[in-house]
Amino acid sequence: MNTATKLSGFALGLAAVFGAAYGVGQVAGPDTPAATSRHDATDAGHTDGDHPAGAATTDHLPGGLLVSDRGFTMQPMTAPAGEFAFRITGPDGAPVTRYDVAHDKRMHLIVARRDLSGFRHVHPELVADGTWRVASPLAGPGVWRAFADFTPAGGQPLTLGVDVTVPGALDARPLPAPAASTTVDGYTVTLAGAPQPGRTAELTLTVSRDGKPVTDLQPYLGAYGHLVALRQGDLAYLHVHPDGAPGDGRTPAGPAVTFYAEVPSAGSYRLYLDFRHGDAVHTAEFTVVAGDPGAPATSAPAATTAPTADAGHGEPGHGHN
Ligand SMILES: [Cu+2]
Repeated sequence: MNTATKLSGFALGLAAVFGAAYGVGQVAGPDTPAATSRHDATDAGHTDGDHPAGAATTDHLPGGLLVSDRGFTMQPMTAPAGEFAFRITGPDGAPVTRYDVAHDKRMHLIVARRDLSGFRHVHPELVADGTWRVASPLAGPGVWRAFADFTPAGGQPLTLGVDVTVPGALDARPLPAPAASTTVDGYTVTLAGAPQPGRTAELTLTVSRDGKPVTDLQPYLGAYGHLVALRQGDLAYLHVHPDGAPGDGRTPAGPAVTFYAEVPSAGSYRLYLDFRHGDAVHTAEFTVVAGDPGAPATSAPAATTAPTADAGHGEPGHGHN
């Protein structure tokens, strides 16, 4: 590991307007008793244990687009080489030191380079002064998006995001083409289903190895799989949990893990499935296309200029220069 990680203060100018509900990934399966019991693993004053549909608290933005939201701000900190550090300040301006546990952890740090490569999901340690520290997950030069996915004690889940630049020659990679199957660490993972803008879609990921279904997936963070979706273009962040939980009497340990996900718009997304098997966590990645990204949002006739807020900046393949 080289480099002092330099922090850049982009992450502003992201005030794009999105119409879709945040609630994505709050998994509304037919019934979600298991999800509820997972969430109340913490006793720290949740006052809203059930998730009433449509009660998304604040806004209609997908997660991770804002560096500061609802009074909470993500602040990267100077860190020794090879380490990544940040803190969350609260509405009073002071570093937050009390968090609720969600999915077995008080803090989930997800990073991906802005070209959607290099995804990592790690769990930092909280120092008494409110600094979170972890061995740097930023693997190589480029502009990275770092997402802090957490629940302040007694509050609502929140995902903040900040850009972090690692200096060096950038080797930008194109987004891999959509595919229904991928391999990682000797496993083959197939995806059935396609996300739909603005409505819930069932996505089923099936894990096999050497041609045989894997039926002994190990629980990881309270589930047989965790699915993060990042939208190409702005890295809007969706964290989706599966339908059913280990030990609920109805959820098999593979080979299939089912998710209910809703993406906020048409477009390309990169999906990252974390699953645990053989005492190791593996990440399978997929590119998916939701809806028809070339279609106008309404039934207006197709035109050469897209009648949307991001018209003029949405050229696919517009790379770094
Ligand atoms: Cu995590």
